[in-house]
Amino acid sequence: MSTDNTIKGLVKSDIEYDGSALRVAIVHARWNKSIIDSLVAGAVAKLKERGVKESNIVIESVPGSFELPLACSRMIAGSHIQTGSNVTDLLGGLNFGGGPSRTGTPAPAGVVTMPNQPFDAVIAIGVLIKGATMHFEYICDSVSQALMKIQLDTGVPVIFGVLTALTDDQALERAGLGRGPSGKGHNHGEDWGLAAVEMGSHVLLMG
Ligand code: DLZ
Repeated sequence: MSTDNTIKGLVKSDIEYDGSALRVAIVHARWNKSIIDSLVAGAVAKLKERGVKESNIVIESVPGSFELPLACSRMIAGSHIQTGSNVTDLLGGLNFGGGPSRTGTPAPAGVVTMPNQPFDAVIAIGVLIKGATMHFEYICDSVSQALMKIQLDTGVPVIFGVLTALTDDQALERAGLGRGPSGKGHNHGEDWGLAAVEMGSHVLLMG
């Protein structure tokens, strides 16, 4: 165990997981995009720090957090890699892991379908901020339950990168963009990147 004297929050693992053999998908919502961008950047930074190759990081987007479960499910069911520059939004959120064989339409330029290279982990990133109606509660509840179900049903770790914030400031602080007196805050996207490598490594080792 670590000797960190932490009460709240994530205690660092003693093991430095090696992500060099892993393939990881990030699916993010586009609602509250400036916060999302910071979270995605944090996750990507930690994936790379742990050795995940840029060519093995695939990023997709969907409109809102409610769309995350279906997209994650489709990403796990299919697979594709990009042959050009990496770590970009490949398909504009329109064709999750599909390709000519599944959709009947050609894959966009620069995308090669690789049906035999499954993802070792998927990170679902969204930012839900409470409004005046019950919308927030329904989406938080259904999305978290659906993401859990996907990982249990498929055996592929789905990292819960969905901020469920009561205020704008809560969300900003958790993306390292805080504007209050307590500073910018910690970017939780970094934790999600590390969690993906740790969980992906376990699943890889356990077979
Ligand atoms: C409609 C909506 C609202 C009000 N708020 C958010 C939000 O804070 N964060 C988010 O990711 N998505 C939001 N959405 C969009 C829904 O997630 C979804 O995209 C739409 O209801 C269409 O299914």
